[in-house]
Amino acid sequence: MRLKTIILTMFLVVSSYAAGFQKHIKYRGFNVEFISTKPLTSGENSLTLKISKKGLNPKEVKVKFFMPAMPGMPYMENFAKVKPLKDGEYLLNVKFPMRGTWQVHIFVIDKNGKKYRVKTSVSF
Ligand SMILES: [Cu+2]
Repeated sequence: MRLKTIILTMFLVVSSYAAGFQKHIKYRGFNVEFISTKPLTSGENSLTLKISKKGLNPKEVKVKFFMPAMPGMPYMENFAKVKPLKDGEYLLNVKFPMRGTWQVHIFVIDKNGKKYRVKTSVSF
C-alpha cells in the first residue's frame, strides 16, 4: 500500500511536470522565467512570470502577447492581467484566441521611471 502510494505520487509529480509549461530566457541582463502548472492552450491561461535584473527595482510590469498578421488572419494582441505575487514574481492571466507562436514583450518600469522592454515568445 505504501509503495503503491509512493509510485502513484511519483507518477503524478512527473506527469504534472510534463504537462506544464516552462520557459527560461536571458535577455539584456534580465533573467526571465515563465511557469505554468498546466500546458498553455487557446482560451484563458494563468502563468507565473519571474523576472529579475541585477540592481533593478521594478515599479510596474506589463506583458503583451501578440501574433503578427498571417495569410487569412489579422494581427492579434492581448495584454495579460498582471498581479504581483512577491519581489520579481507576477501572476499573469491571459487569453489566447488560438494556439501557435505568440510574441511576448515585457515592459518594465523601474522606480526611477526608466523603461525596459524584454522580447521573447511562447509556442504551444
Ligand atoms: Cu495567427
